[in-house]
Amino acid sequence: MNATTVTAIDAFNSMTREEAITTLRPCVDVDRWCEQLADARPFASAALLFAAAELAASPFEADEVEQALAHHPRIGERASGAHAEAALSRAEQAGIDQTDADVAAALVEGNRAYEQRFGRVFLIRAAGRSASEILAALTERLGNTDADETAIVADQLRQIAVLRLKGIFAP
Ligand code: 2AL
Repeated sequence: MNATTVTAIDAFNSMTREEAITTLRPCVDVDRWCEQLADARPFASAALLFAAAELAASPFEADEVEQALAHHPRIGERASGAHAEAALSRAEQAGIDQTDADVAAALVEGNRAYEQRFGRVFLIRAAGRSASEILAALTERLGNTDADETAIVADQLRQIAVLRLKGIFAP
């Protein structure tokens, strides 16, 4: 563990409850998750915070997923604004910015088909994935049942939340 990590966790441990919740919320806008982690302080290490974050996100409930999804722009749509969430989303979708026109057009069409089929935004952990990989996942997931997709979306949301948390506390 390096000095930066210790400092970030120490600062998090010393925050008021409201400050801690405000720090966590850009990771995922789920009250229960933010409050549970804020109330579980102090954490002796970043690793213990990450473990608690995984546990509290396993799984996110359907209403929690619905609330959190409202904050995620479609794949291929750059989040606007200077707030923390938008900057995180832009960084996660960096691999899509350079994609060729055919893949970009297929993503737009895939998003549309997904929303029509499942009634919500297609969500995937975009960090570390190319546009072609995301398109392949989108195409495959269009064939899923509603129940399968509900579980997959909750799991993708968990992955995004924990990655964002790691970005804050273990940069
Ligand atoms: C996103 C996003 O903004 N970041 C990420 O990992 N996935 N959006 C999405 N619709 O999947």
